Amino acid sequence: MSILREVSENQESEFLEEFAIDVLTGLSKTEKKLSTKYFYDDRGSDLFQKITQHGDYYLTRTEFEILLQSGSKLASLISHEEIDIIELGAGDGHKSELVIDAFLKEDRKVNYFPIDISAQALKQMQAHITHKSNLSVHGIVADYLEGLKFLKQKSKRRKLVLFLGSNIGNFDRAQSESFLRQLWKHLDNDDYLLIGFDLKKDVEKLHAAYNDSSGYTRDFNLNLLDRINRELGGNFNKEKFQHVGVFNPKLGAMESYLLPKEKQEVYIEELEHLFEFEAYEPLHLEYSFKYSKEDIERTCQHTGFKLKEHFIDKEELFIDSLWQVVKR
Ligand code: AVI
Repeated sequence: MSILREVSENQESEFLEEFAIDVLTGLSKTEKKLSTKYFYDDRGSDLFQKITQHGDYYLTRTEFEILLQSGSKLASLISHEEIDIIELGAGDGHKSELVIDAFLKEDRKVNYFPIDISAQALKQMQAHITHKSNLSVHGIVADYLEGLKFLKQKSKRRKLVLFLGSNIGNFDRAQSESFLRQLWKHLDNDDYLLIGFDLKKDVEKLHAAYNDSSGYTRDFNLNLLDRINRELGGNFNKEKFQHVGVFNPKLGAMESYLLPKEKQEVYIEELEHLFEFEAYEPLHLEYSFKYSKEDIERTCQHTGFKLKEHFIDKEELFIDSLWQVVKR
């Protein structure tokens, strides 16, 4: 795999500055919050891998099943001889490989471009993508939209963007529409998007998935405090925080919080600021929005796409939905 763009040292220091500002802004709010964007350092990515392999977290294995079942149908709906498959987020490459293989099986040529802000994540993914004829792989170190913009200038081939794994669920409804609109803007008429949505379902099943019995989700959330300690010189004591994953029926989303078990103060050197936490004052970390078929179809229409096909598992837990860009 070649790497088309590398993050410069300059970008790394910009990232740290943005991290510092986001933490300062989030912890200064009346309702304290931190952004999920910072979950995925090396340990966070490792813990997320563990979550995705855990029996309680049904999302990943269900989507894998869907892609295994639907790959050939997907390839038959997109009939181009040569296609660019662009993945937003490198993941471990297993799910994307199912999609790629479906095209290769029909003797199509595939140019695969995983885009990820982390060069490390791309390198790890590279280890899982086996060398195949008719397949070229070029990792792009960039944020999603920046990477797409770069590719739009570089290649005029038909594109299929993969945004799998219910990543869209980590945006709230307004953010997700704005993100999809921007994505639409960076694609050409008739390009495709295959997007994974977790469906609304029994709350107990959701609760188990976001409070797994091995405590990986708890550690995944608490890891953000470690990251602040390490990268911004904070003195959070993880032992003094409790992880809570709850379903908010009004929003239709799982939400995760850290609750301070007692009143405490936390100093963050880089921010030169002391933050006060009341006992059990919620610190909001993550939304994982769940969708109905109607929510998905409405979102598709509002953001300039037309629905081509829903690929769904037999228990109706998850949908990979194929959309096509409409521009006039
Ligand atoms: C990455 N994202 C789709 C996961 C989710 O289900 O919202 C992140 C996650 N958070 C806790 N468990 C998994």
